[in-house]
Amino acid sequence: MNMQPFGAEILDSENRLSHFNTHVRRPLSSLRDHFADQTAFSRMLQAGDPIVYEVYEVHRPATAGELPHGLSIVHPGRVGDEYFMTKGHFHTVRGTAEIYYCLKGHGLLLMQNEAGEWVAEELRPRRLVYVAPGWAHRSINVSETEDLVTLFVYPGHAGHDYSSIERRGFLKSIQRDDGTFRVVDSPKWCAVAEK
Ligand code: PAN
Ligand code: ZN
Repeated sequence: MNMQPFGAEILDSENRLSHFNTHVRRPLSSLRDHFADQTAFSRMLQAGDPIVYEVYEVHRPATAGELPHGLSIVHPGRVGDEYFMTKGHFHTVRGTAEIYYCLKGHGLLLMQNEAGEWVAEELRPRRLVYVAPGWAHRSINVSETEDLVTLFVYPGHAGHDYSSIERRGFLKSIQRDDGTFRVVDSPKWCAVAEK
């Protein structure tokens, strides 16, 4: 691991970093239980398995002093009326925050905490969102045509807890309605901890 200072370019035309350790591509099939409309999901999967989002990440040691960072790119698209989105997660260490900075596109950062509160902050170029400690977060692309590109930075010891969201889902879902996006109650939300 490089322990020297370093710089990197954000390559605008390709939506990627000049240097990174991993490039993860998440196809629709990896988001099976996240979208509300199962019929639309199966239909879309049969027609192919589109990439919903990609992450370029610069890995750093899992210590409190380090700052892993990277680019997240959510492609435009919908499953039924629900916009393409990331899986979403809590940080395993709940007391760790994160910064998202929007470079391109139009989206929302949907957040919720374990007390059942939720917040949706808009992502537009030059807008940043502070994910406070204890808030799960998912990014959603509400554009019909453009990628949603964000830069993220989080503490090295945060860890990723996907299972809480896989079990319970998010309280809200972002759906296209009458040509615009709406935040609606999610049919996937499970009010009790175990299904
Ligand atoms: C981001 C996310 C990234 C992909 O790096 O990991 O946007 O989303 P999922 O991890 O929910 O698939 C982050 O929040 N890191 O902590
Ligand atoms: Zn995170």
